[in-house]
Amino acid sequence: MKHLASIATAAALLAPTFARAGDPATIIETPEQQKERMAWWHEAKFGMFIHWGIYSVVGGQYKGKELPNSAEWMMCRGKIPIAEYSKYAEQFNPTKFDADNFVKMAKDAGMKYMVITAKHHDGFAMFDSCWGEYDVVDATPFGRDIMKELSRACYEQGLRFGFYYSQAQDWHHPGGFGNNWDKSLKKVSSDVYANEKVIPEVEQLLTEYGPISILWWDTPRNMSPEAFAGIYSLKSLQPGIITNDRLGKDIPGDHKTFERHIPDRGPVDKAWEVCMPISGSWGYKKIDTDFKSTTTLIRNLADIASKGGNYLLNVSPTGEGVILPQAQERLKQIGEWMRVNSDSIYGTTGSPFKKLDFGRCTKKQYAKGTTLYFHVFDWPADGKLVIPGLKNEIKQAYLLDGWKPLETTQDETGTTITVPKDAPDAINSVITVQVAGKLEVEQSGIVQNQDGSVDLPAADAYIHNNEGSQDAALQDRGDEPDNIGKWTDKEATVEWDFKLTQPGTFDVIANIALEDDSALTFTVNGETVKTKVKATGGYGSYTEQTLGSFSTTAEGNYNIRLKPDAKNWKPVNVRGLKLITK
Ligand code: H79
Repeated sequence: MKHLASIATAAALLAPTFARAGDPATIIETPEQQKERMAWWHEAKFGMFIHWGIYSVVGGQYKGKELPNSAEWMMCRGKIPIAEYSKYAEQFNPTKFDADNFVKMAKDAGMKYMVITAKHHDGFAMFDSCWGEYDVVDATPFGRDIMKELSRACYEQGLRFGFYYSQAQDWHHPGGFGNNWDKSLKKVSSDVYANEKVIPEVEQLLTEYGPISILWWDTPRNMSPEAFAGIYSLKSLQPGIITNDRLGKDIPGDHKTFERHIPDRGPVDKAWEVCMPISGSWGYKKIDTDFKSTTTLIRNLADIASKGGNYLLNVSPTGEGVILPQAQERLKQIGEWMRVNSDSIYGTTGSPFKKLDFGRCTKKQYAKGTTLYFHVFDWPADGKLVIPGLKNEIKQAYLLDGWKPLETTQDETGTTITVPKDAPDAINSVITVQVAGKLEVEQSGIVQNQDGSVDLPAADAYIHNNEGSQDAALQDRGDEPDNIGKWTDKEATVEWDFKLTQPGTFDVIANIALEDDSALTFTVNGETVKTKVKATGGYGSYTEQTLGSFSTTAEGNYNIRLKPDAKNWKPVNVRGLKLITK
């Protein structure tokens, strides 16, 4: 359905009245206010992502052939002309779709919010778009507004609802990014695209679809400051809406987005979410049987919560409107686990322990104490669960399943909880421990050698790779030492925590291999040192190079972070750092 009025309002009124994204004028709330706005999201921890579009009709197959990669990318991967691809709409008739049922499935799994593709890169609107007729209501035999049905069902069942909207790529609009295969497309600027499609469509989504809690942008591209400002400003139409960090490079959004991959550690001082398909593909793909096990999914949820993040788990409805039985079964099993253990997920914050051999920890802090939830993946065969480094006195400990009290002993070597012989849950048994007073956990971690030096090997590094890409990842080299490699991303950083008992001045020595001269920085104690590294003759030729030095005067916990010096950065492989006293 085309509404001309809407186009005029959005383009003419909204765009010019807002400051450019990133301008101080756009910072309209304090960090505390932002925290308050996001309180429900932090509490929620777990949401359902849905990728659904006209690609779902063919399940990744084109002209009898399998296209590689995720099914929603098929138009691009198959270089399918618009005229041909748009015909899938004529076959899109998901008569088995039942919005109430989708929402119930999410709710029964313990999910608290739903985010669905209103428009993916293919440009097809899964709602009655005001931009034209390329949408589910006008172009398909189904003729129903799927977004409206889901929004209403979420509202009725008390689930938060949000839209995924691909704001930059559009393989159907002449001003969208991405389509370089269909020569019939007479290209126009992305400003035209933003003004005539993105802004009106998103305005419509934020005004005609009830309360919208999330706008989930994807694949940022360079658009004009005016286009960014116009799109960014739309969020004022839904007070309290939460947006991710994928609108544009300099527009931070409310939370960072990791795709398909769980970071070693969450970003500091920034909300974050991991999105991941339950199988291999985001959109429904016939041959995709790569479903993650229920064990993996439940442990992922605990892992992410233990690092302070949210989990947005994707399912892929078919062209008939059905969520596959494999996905349904897993959601049901997660729900069964959540019915017993959700106290250990909802409203929790990250673990105070860096690493626990047996599993993960989440916590809730109160004025006079803390509740710790130990997620035990590997149940102790000897009936003794050892908690390293916990200094607080334990008030009580019990199995979350059935509240069975457990005995604990505490001495200098640590805290031990006596547990039943058999794990109550083969995947993740939760033990709740209440402690009083300010939480005190002594970290075992990297400590100084006798001679005062400190070894920081690749395997002990925390790697922060942008959006969970495989850039800057730990490479397992078998008999050779592991290294951090494929570090092509200038935004990726690598850090180590260590403890100094003998402070002093240290040289920072990198064990490093690189093809071209490169430049990076290291930061210790808030002080950053810029440094250059020399080509070593190849990515397999390691040498030791001194990056610089730093001084400390106090004993205690420290952290060193390596970061590309963006201007002169060339990829490096790093086996680790060594700190040597001067
Ligand atoms: O909607 C899902 C993806 O389709 C979308 N983000 C999630 C939430 C996404 N778009 N782009 N990307 C993710 C990253 C780009 C991946 C690519 Fe490829 C690698 C593009 C081309 C090579 C994977 C392989 C997708 C197509 C081929």
